[in-house]
Order: sequence, then structure tokens, then C-alpha cells
Amino acid sequence: MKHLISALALAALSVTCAQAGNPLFPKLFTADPAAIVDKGRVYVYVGHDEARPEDKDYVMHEWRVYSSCDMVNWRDDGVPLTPFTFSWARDKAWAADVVKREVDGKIKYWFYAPVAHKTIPGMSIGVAVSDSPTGPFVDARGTALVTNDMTTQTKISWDDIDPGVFIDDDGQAYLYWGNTVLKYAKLKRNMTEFDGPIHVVEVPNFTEAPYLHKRAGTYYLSYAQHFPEEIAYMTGPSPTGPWTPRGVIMGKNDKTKTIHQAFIEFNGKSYVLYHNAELPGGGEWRRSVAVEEVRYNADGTIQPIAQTKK
Ligand code: FUB
Repeated sequence: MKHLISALALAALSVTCAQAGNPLFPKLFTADPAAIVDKGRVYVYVGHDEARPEDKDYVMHEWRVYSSCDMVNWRDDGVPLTPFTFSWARDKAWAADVVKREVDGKIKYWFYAPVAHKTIPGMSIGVAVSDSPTGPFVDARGTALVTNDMTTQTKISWDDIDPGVFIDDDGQAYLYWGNTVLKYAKLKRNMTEFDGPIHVVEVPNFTEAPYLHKRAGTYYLSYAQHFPEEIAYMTGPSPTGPWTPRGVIMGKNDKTKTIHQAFIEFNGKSYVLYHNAELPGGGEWRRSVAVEEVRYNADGTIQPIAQTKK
């Protein structure tokens, strides 16, 4: 009986696995990938683009998570949370980021989520937490961590979006975010409060999607620039710079003006996840997540990355 149950479980698993290739998740329109590696699996979190062909805006009511042990076969791990996980939020599952960190002796997964606030105009950023990378996540604060009225450096209501969370080797965590203006702040060990002021990084042509990763002692701050967007990056000796601009690593998309990147190292290779709109029927608000291998030069710079369709 036990063997029969295991066989059934394996069969069910293989049904939920899709063969890889770009777009990575062929059954749904997906955007804004975030990724972590945990216990030999890659977890990719995406916003679900639910816009109908006639819609002319983002329709995003949930995040979804997929996982893989080989970057080839992907398991659909469902919906780990929605904007409605936050009682103070109204909608808009925009570009999130996730990190694993032990707090109070327990391993937890921390999900930074930009959402529309019910009572404060514009976009805010909430923090949700779970014991598992696949959720369910619950609101870790009960209120937004960032609201548009806290950080009004621009006149737009969506300048507080696109959180990118990074934990340095010394344990200090940082949150980067922003549209038009790139901001960052240190996070306390509890991951739910800022530790000090919000800073601005002056970046010419910055649009959105700041993302910090570290490799071989170099810090990489990548972001979407211009509109239509392309992925550019800077390098520095610390999570706060000083930053040296390094140019564009991935050019703009044909069918959508946005692009949004996340970098991971997995099984000895480096990857960038991003979105375009190459899934059949795709478009500006019907995007699809894809992946490419990243190659670093000996001096630490990143070789230009071409988008592949397979
Ligand atoms: O998906 C909604 C918004 O579009 C994201 O927050 C931006 O990064 C852009 O991809």
C-alpha cells in the first residue's frame, strides 16, 4: 500500500512537471521573477499576469511559485500568497522578492511584496513570512513597511515598488526598491523593520527593478533603465557602493516595454531570470518568464546576454 501511494505521488509530481525551455512556464502569463535556492531546489516566484487580450493595464491578483531540482523540470507549487494576505492592501501583485533567513532560531522565508494600499494612495511594500518556501505566507507586520507618503521623492504614486532584498555575509540585510528613484535602507535582524534612514542612489536613466547580488566579493546592483526597459548594472565593493556603471547586459523586449531580472547560482552555473512576452498570445500586460545562463569575465564584468526562445 505504501509503495502504491509513493508511486501515485510520483506520478502526480511528473504531471505537474513541465519540460523546460523559454518561456519557462507555458501554461500561464507570468512576470517579475524572484528566485531563491533552497535544499537543492530553485524556487521561482512570479506575478501572474491575468490581463485579457483587450485589457490595457496590469491585472495581477496573485503570486505563484514554481520549483525545480534541475532547471529543466518545473513543479507548479501553487499560490503562496496574494495581495489580500495583507489586510491593509487592495490588490496588485507586482514585482516581489524573497529571501531565507533564520530569525529567533527558526528558518523563515521572507517575502517583500509591492501592493496597492487600501487607504494610502499609491503603492506600498509589505512583508510576509512563512516556514516554507512554498508558503502559505502571512503578513509579518500587520502594516506596510514602506508607503508612498513616507518616500515622496517623485510625483508618481508607484515610486515605491520593486523591492529587492539582499543579506550580506556579515548578516546585515538591505532592501532596495523604487521606480524613477532608487532607494535603499538597512533592515533590522527581524527583517520587518528598517534600521536607519532611507537613502537614495543617484543612477542616470534608472527606471525600476533594482536587484543586488554578490559574487566573488563584488556587489552587483542591476536595474531596468529607460522605457522600453533594458537591464543595466553597476558594480561596487560594498552593498552601498560606490558604484561603477557597467552598461547594459540585456536589451529591450519586442512585445512588452518592461523587463525584470533576478540572479541565482545553481549547481555550479549562474543564471538570470527575466520576463519578455514571447508566450503565444503575449503582450504588454501578458508577459512570460524566461531564463538565460550568465557568464562572468575574469574581471568580474558580465558578458552581454542574448534572449533565447528555446
Ligand atoms: O508587473 C508590474 C510592474 O511591471 C513591476 O512592478 C515592474 O517591475 C514591471 O515589470
